[in-house]
Amino acid sequence: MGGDDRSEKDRQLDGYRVDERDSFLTTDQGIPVADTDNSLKAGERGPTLLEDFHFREKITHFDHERIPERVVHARGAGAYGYFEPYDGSLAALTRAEFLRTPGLRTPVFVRFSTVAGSRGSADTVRDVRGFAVKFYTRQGNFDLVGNNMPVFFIQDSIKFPDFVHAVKPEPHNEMPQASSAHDTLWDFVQLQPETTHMMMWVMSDRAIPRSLRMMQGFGVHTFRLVAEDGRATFVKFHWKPALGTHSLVWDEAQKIAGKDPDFNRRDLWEAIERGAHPEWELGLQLVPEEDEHSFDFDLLDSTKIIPEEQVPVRPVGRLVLDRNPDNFFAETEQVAFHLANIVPGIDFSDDPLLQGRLFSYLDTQLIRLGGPNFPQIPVNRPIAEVRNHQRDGYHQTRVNQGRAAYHPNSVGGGAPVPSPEDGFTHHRERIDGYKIRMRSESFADHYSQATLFWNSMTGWERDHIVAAFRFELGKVEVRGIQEGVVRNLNEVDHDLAVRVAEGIGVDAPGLPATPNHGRSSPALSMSDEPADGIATRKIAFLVGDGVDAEQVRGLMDDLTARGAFCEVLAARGGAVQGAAGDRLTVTRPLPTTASVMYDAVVVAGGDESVRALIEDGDALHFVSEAYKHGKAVGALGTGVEILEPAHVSTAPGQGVFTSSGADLGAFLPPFVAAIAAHRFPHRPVRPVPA
Ligand code: HDD
Repeated sequence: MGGDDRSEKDRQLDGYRVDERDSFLTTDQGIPVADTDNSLKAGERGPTLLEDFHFREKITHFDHERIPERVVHARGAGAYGYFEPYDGSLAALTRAEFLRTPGLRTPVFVRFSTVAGSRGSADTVRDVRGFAVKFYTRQGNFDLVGNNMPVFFIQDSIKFPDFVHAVKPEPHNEMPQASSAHDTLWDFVQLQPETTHMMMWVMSDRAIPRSLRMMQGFGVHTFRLVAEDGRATFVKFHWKPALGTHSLVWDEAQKIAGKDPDFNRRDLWEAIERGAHPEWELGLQLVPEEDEHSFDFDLLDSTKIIPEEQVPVRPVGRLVLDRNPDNFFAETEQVAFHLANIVPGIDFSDDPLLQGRLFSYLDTQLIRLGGPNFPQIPVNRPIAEVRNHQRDGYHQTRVNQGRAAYHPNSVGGGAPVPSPEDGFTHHRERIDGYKIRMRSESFADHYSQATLFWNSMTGWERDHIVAAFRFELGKVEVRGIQEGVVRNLNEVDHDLAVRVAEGIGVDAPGLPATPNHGRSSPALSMSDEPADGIATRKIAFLVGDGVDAEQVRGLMDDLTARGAFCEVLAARGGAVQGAAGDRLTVTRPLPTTASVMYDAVVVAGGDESVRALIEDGDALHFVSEAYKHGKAVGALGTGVEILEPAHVSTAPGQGVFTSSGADLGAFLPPFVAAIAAHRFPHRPVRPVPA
């Protein structure tokens, strides 16, 4: 990238970028290296000599390349971009310049992550996704360290090590990797009913996003906005993806974990490289301080949402990711998020989960990044000036001048001096109470909102939740744990508990003490996500020699013009011979990919091509599997012949389209609408052997 339109952060990074093109090899001391392929030996076949400083430096550096992975959220992918507020309407509520200045583009770095798996684990596991945003504001860094789900497993930070130890691989044999489907997690869940609401989210399709670009984000906790006059308003932060919220299906997610463990990471990288910059809208739920106690839950309890029907989400700005990092380790691995990175105009609440995080994130960076100077690592550096009396420590890169490293001082002219006007001031809050180790009674209801979530799901969303509970609990070995979870689920909804019990073979529970309250919150369902576009959806074209290449090209042009990413797949790489003697370039050989990598499939027409596809088990399986996973299927001309052997039904309204003639006028609009709708969850796919 070049030119003046680059962000201040991007330009700051120029000072650290190293371009090694057209250069000579040197040691870390800048000494030119003559040979890096042979160590220095006593004789051609003799032992290596200690004096080989180049060998020693190269190996020593290599030996020290690894740093501890994050204790949670170890696997992640990041990108740079910017945030801009829509207008100045928040000026009355917050001093935060980046939220209140119309047209101001604040550079950001965002890191998405899974929680439980190691750094090398698969992307598409059932898990929460981290959604951490570092805003490099002119008033210093603000980190919004959220997830793609609006609630959390526990209410008090002191339970975090317990929860994480339960969900991580079991300590005796370090299994299973990146999976919650094992005894210790569900043991914790059954004994700690405050996890119930979050487990409903984790068992829903939210836990297997189609793309990091197609998931929501939430700040989870209640924070505060603080106005010029010190008046505070409670706030919850929401990120809404411009492409809609879409998920994989479970069978697909498991297969992708093997076929392409980097699926979500690759998807983010490729979209940005292709200029399809992912975008989210920032929305705020705002609650005046005086309304703090007007809900039937506690605003300080992170296992609760504020239903959108009660407090609407007010759109205030947009986040765009437009640049991939230059170096994964330097940037995505070394980025250090910390909830306490906060700017004037925003403040914390007394949420006990939030309060504990304020300690944990700084603490973890000290061990992970090796000392107190990690804010000097390029990705972590604020664009705001840093001037203080902090000195020394491992990896110090600043060369502070002068004699005064203390305040107050006279030898340095007193500087740097605090600025009472512009500086951060903590919200003035009256605290009255006993020093006490207990949970507030207002945190005691663990089921109502889990029920609200269940009630808000459509039929197929419920089916997926039941299937997920059955899968996870089906892998649990201790019967008492399974029974305990079913007992808790019975307090959420009796029907849910009975269905889960049936699937795992434990006794169905009797009626619960408190029946389902019957309330719902439509905003919680993913069933009516925007379906007005197919931008960045991946569409596979299956072809062979003898294909009607002209028709394929025409359709691809049309879909590409709508922003879709089209790929041509054939049994071999290179090109296929079209029916009219022309050649059609193959994007990649079919055996190197699978239907699970795509959002829709088109079987191209052409007698010879279709015959070959029908005889190719990979191609047949591709079509069956795409159908089984609810994806749009199109068959052009003779391509229709593959549908029957592939077990694809052409029943109307189920996202399968055929075209007989050369004119695709009637085929295209419904096919595009079907891709936009993303899934057809009501297909009769149980007997489909894919
Ligand atoms: Fe956390 C990382 C999100 C509760 C302790 N957390 C981490 C990351 C995200 C979250 C997105 C990855 C940041 C990155 O990409 O580098 N965590 C959350 C959310 C929570 C939450 C949304 C609840 C609302 N976390 C939480 C608690 C504690 C921690 C209660 C401890 C008391 N989290 C950590 C950590 C991590 C972390 C150990 C690991 C690596 C890191 O911080 O930098 O400190």
